[in-house]
Amino acid sequence: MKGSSEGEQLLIKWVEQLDEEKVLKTAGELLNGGMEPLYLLDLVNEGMNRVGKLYENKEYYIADLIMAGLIFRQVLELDQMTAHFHASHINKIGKVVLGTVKGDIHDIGKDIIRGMLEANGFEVVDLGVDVPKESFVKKITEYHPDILGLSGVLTNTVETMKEVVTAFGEAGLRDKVKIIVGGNHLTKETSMYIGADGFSNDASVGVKICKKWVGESANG
Ligand code: B12
Repeated sequence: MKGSSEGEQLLIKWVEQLDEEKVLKTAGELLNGGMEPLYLLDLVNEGMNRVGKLYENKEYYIADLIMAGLIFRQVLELDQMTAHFHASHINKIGKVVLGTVKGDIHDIGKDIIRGMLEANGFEVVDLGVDVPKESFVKKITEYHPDILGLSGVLTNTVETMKEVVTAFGEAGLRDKVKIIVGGNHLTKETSMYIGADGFSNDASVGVKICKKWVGESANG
């Protein structure tokens, strides 16, 4: 079970308490002890969820969310993590245009999936955050990707993502590209409502779906 060992529990706790130094020390120790980077990310994510709850309960403020984001970024920069996320492939297996939808500036999850897609051989065109539907449409006609990835963590991004998919239909482009949506709040039902071809709230599952779409073995 995730978070069952003492070290794992401590990591979640240090993230929750926004103790940057202890998070980095504990994360380094766990990775050096052989923990899988993706497993470690799940633990940090659990800490982030707790930070989110404390914010909802008004025990934490926006400055604390910012701090949580900065800590997460530093974990991603640890040597053992960058080795996992920055593998380079000479032969690209597909192209993905990716962005966080309009109204949302959260980009940690987007950057994680970008790193993992690149490490798995995809070329990724990252449009950044707060991307309007018109930009997605424009970039698809410019880059002709196999896949469009929409990221968003705010619950109202369900509507914004749906608007992007609708814009693709209106531009006559809906059958030109597979669309995958990602974010903590998404479910199969919301993904169907959005009109996406797939969804994931776990970057590694998202990568598997994308690989399947371009005809690559999800394990290879
Ligand atoms: C850090 C943080 C911030 C930072 C973001 C820093 C950054 N550079 O991203 C800052 C301080 C900027 C911020 C701002 C705000 N935030 Co904030 N934030 C968070 C927090 C604590 C963590 C988010 C995060 O990075 N999670 C970790 C990543 C890795 O998870 P993830 O994004 O879900 O990504 C994973 C998967 O979903 C998937 N994935 C992600 N994208 C994609 C894309 C594809 C294609 C695929 C396949 C997969 C995929 O892969 C990732 C790894 O597995 C969350 C709480 C939480 N538990 O999520 C609140 C939270 C998301 N924020 C929240 C709020 C309310 C806000 C603000 C409105 C606060 C305010 N009053 O201003 C603003 C919004 C600004 C805006 N317009 O976007 C709420 C949202 C509530 C809601 N119902 O919509 C949350 C849930 C906190 C809470 N519980 O209240 N926030």
